Amino acid sequence: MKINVNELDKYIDQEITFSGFVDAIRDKKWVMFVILRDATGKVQMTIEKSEEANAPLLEIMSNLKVESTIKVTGKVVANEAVKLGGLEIIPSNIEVTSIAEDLPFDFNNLDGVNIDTRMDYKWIDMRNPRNTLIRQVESCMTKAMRDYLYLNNFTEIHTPKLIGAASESGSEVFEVKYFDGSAYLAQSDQFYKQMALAGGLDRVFEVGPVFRAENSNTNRHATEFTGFDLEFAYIDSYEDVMSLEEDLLIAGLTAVKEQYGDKILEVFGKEVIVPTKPFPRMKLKDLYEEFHERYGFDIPKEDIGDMNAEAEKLTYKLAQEKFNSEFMFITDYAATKRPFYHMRDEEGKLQGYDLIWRGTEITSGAQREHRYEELSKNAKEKGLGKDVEFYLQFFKYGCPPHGGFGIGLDRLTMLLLGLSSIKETQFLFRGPNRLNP
Ligand code: AMO
Repeated sequence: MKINVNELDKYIDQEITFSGFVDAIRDKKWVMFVILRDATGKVQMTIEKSEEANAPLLEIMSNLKVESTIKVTGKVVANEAVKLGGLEIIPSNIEVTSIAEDLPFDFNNLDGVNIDTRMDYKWIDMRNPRNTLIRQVESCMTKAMRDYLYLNNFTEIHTPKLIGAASESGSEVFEVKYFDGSAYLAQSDQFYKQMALAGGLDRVFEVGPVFRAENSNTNRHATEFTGFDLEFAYIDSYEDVMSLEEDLLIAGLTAVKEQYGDKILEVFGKEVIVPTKPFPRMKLKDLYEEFHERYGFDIPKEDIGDMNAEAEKLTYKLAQEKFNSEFMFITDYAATKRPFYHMRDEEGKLQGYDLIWRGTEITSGAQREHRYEELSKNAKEKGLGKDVEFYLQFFKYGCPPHGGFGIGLDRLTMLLLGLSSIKETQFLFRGPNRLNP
């Protein structure tokens, strides 16, 4: 394996090979400094001009553009005068492994570079350390949440993304040609994660793609995003589901704070705040009342029983003012506004929730309706017929009470780092007008 910049101090006074991007070339009178870069940092390579043996190396480097990649054989030397990590590489051989042309923009200064240009050349945009950090933080958060679930006996599953019928609501589904007929791209792993419980696995989760044919150009909608979804059996109520989500997010944010907290503050100006249990909870009706009294805001008629973007923003304000929290669970949505698979109690009260963080919904969750008769009735009420028949079968042959939730991972990362848009957050954004690269 290649030696990384952050491991070079283990090789002081040794001959090694090092590979990386040419980040900068500083050609001075007596010496050429070449800054090399890999995913872990930067290191200086120093070529003395007075040394005859260096002539071919200088020749190579003089003709090379920055962002080319090279493989250097040389000695790692400790040198306090070198600001970059106190060491340098003194090369004896340089091999050019790839030649770069002039870049379409300076990735070190993205101010004023159009977001579409940045997305067109995402692999160059990513070379900005800020953008590599986005990926690293997301990876750290995902790993910590995965670890938490493995520790708690969850099994990671992989469900199909090509499906025969819509999994959430019909209007937002992508239809794709499938031989002589049609298939659909999964809008959620909802039905299949529940099927796994009917299959006897008590606790499952999946981190995978979710497709939504939503023609909306907001800062938080993508047509393809990554869902972090889980489902677990033998719960008593959706309180158990919220409690698990609290633990999961605390585990994820603790790891991110430990590993990247300082860096995030330095680069993004955002403090990673690890919340404490329990997160505040409010019923939708009480929330509306507080909005009216505190902010003079009334939810528009068409959104009654639900939230909208403005209400989510105000929820953050309220969560901070009233509970000194960045998070808030909202419960008691109108059953008419929620999916048919959410359980309702005897009075018809919905046993589900949304979680709002920093002004944006990051999760929907619920206790699920696992009783075949009730579930069939709920589906019928929503006008769902043939499409969900296969799903209803999962509940006919014994299925434990259960619940779960789905987190939008891209939104989580966006909010964690205080990014202004999901376009900037996603590794490769997918939206109504963007399918490339
Ligand atoms: P829901 O539809 O609320 O619930 O989606 C779960 C979470 O996914 C994120 N999300 C999105 N992120 C980016 N772009 C979008 N277009 C988009 N749409 C949703 C949000 C949201 O909270 N099956 C249920 C989950 C469950 O109950 O387990 C579901 O899909 O963060």
